[in-house]
Amino acid sequence: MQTLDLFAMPSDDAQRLATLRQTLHEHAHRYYVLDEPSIPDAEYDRLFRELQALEAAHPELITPDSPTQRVGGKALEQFAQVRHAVPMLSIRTETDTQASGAENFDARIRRELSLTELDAPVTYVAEPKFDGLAMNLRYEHGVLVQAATRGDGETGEDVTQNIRTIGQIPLRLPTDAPDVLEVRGEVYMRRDDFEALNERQRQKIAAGAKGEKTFVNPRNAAAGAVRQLDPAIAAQRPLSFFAYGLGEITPPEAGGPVFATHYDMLQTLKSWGFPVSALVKRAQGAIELVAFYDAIGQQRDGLGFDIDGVVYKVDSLSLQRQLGFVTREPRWAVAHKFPAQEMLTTVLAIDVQVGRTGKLTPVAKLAPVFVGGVTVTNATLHNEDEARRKDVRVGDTVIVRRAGDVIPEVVSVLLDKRVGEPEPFTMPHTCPVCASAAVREEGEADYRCTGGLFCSAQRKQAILHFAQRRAVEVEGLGDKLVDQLVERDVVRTLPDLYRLGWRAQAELLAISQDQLADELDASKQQALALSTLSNMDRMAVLSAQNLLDALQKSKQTTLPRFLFGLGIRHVGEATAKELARHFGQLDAIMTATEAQLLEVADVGPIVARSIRTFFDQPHNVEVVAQLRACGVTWPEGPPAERAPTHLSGKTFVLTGTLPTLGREDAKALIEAAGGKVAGSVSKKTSYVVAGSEAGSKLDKALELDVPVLDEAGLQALLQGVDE
Ligand code: 5U1
Repeated sequence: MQTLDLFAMPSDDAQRLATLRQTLHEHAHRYYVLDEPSIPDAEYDRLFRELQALEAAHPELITPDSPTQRVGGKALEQFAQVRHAVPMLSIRTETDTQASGAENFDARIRRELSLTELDAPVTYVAEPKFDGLAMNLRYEHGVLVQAATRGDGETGEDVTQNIRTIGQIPLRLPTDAPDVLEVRGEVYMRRDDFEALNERQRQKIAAGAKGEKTFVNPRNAAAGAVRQLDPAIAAQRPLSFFAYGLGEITPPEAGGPVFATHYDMLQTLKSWGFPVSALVKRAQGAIELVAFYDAIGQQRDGLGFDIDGVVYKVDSLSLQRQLGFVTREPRWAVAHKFPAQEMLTTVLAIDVQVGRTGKLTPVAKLAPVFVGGVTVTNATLHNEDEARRKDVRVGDTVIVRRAGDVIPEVVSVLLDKRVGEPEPFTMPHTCPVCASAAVREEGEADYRCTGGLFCSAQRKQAILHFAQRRAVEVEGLGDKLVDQLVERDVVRTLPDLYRLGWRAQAELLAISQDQLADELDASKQQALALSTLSNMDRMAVLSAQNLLDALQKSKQTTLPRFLFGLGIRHVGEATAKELARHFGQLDAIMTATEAQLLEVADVGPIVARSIRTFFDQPHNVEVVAQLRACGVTWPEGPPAERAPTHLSGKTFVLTGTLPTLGREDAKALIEAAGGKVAGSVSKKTSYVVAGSEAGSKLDKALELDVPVLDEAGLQALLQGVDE
């Protein structure tokens, strides 16, 4: 330790220096770990600069745990080897992604502990399995002295300089921490940090920087940053950390702490300033392990970071000791994996698909691969620039990613596996379906087919969009049937859905469809539609009748659903709702000027222009008129009063089953009052509305001190009682 000659400097400087360090440590902890800054960034910067100035005046007082010392040191030739005081174990992996993965672990533990059915459930701790790099942080006398990678478990690499740059990792511990403390956990990169890093990398590459590259995923980016020999570069790669275990620690007989359970140990690490995931929880027996696996699996895509499974650990440390190890793996823990979200496969072809608005999307046709829980055969390449950037070619081995409901995408090509020199992909300048010109407007990323409804691909997509559940909902009208209806020219425009078989019949009788309408009464129209549908491949009479019933039912709709179903560019469900609320009647929307449209909440110039352009096309006005003539109808009224918006700016999360309100009803009521409904709980959540069997969202709310309401509480809030 450095000895200070405090008489050599003014004592108020020394005092100020100590106060500044302590204050900055506290604020860094609030900012990086608790995510609850209590001073503005500018004030933090001011204090930091003051400390830097004082240290510059008194360099003899700079200590390694000073907040100014996170980035420093020279670039290394190579990392020094570190022998771990306590080996860093690996963890047994359970790849069975069903509930049985957790049940088997519990059964094994109970067997090893000779527990019978009469014994109580075993208490476990369940944690996310972070997708990063294992790290050992060594503190001596409260100061971070070394950070080492796992390596082979016995010997790792000394990456202290790089790890010091991670704001979440304390450089100094409170005084109640033991003399020797090794904290183990995972260094990882948050997804938003990863995206921002890759964006910066892309800009550097575009500016001609040599030797720069983008990263394939957050894990690779984190690994690259940790193994970066120049700490100044590592400091530009934003890393995070979660603690989940211990290495060497001062034993109780030498004054070290005594922990009875893993959970208590984690709470203590938290109190010493280490980030411990808020998702960690105790679980009783296999049932709660399975519930945890399912709950975390559902939240997986909404977390700010990648996880590849969950970890179950026996909570009692004495039981852990009793269970011991098998080779390098503890018997008391298991990693229960989620289905992999990234896999390797090969590109069989690159097709170009045409969307509802004519957008051309390059799509890689893949050798089937099981990823993200489903078999994937197509992956989007998004647009020309992305396809070029990734340089995907036929025959390439690629990493495919499918996370949640997101469309599978090609992440990158393994260039060292490329065979020969396949042709680079080029975007066609004509539509692959209708051969109309495809154009890329200035400032746009996409090529669009100019064929409009002349293009059968656009027609098919427009019909599927109109018929989807969120629009007018025609149950049973799937893409295979729409393909046939369009290919056989039964359906050209949306109203044709309600006039099945009319075109062919009118042509046969050499009369117009309007004349045909006069000749066919309702039952004859039904018979014609039924026979037309029954002629389609794989269409039995019963399914044909069901589809006709569904078409009939779809005629009674609502204005927002109808508007959304028309497929006006930039008009999503929310905008359609706002338009319907604001104008009350379709004709008012169809004739509104751009300026009037701009008065609608959520409608900006691009959306207003798009709506106006749509209704300026006579064929679109005609489609609306014909749909109405076919009997498609919705309640209309005067413009609604603006919905009460006393909940605007408030975000709600719903969990569990409410006694009387369905989830959609509750959502609609909240939205009608101006609130928003989100899928996961964060510090920004205003309220969690919990019903019976509320899951981990309720736990998270309690942990983050987010107010929790039951149904009655929600109703009171909606009526403005508690605001
Ligand atoms: N959350 C968590 N991840 N993880 C990884 N805990 C945890 N524990 C590990 C590993 C390798 O190992 C201990 C069980 C030894």
